[in-house]
Amino acid sequence: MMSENIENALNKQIRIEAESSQIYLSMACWAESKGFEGVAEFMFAQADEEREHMLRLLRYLIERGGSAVVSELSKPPSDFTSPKAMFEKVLKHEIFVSESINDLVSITFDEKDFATHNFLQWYVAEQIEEEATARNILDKINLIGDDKSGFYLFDKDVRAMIAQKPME
Ligand code: OFO
Repeated sequence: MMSENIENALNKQIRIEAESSQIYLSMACWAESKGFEGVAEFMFAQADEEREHMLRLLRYLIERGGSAVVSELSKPPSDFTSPKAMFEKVLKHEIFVSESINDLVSITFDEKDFATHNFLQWYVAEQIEEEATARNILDKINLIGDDKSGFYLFDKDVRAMIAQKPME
């Protein structure tokens, strides 16, 4: 049985992952509306991944005899100004998620819940990937600068990154 403290912290993270999914879904819609089809596909795939992250936590919580809570979600922003501004938001968001995972890991350590501590290591590794991907894309955007035609290749490049993501 897990402590109430851990149960609450896991439920908080479940909500964060679900909200991440909503944010990326909204980014996909924005990218689609601006003609960035590759970026849109990338964001749709990200939204699916975040839902998987949410489900993985939820199933773990149930498996350990905790009660999972499906909560309401905040409405994500819908206007992202430019690809650069959007991916800056992605990086900022993923850093926030990493911090939240770190806090969660630290609670499991304090409570000596080593099973949950072990379970969360997958998320620790995943966050390194997520932040690296966002930084990588921002580097590409900064290389393009104001070159409009560069964005055509950039869009194709980002679409190609979906396939390159390591399988889980
Ligand atoms: Fe769930 O990794 Fe992004 O937020």
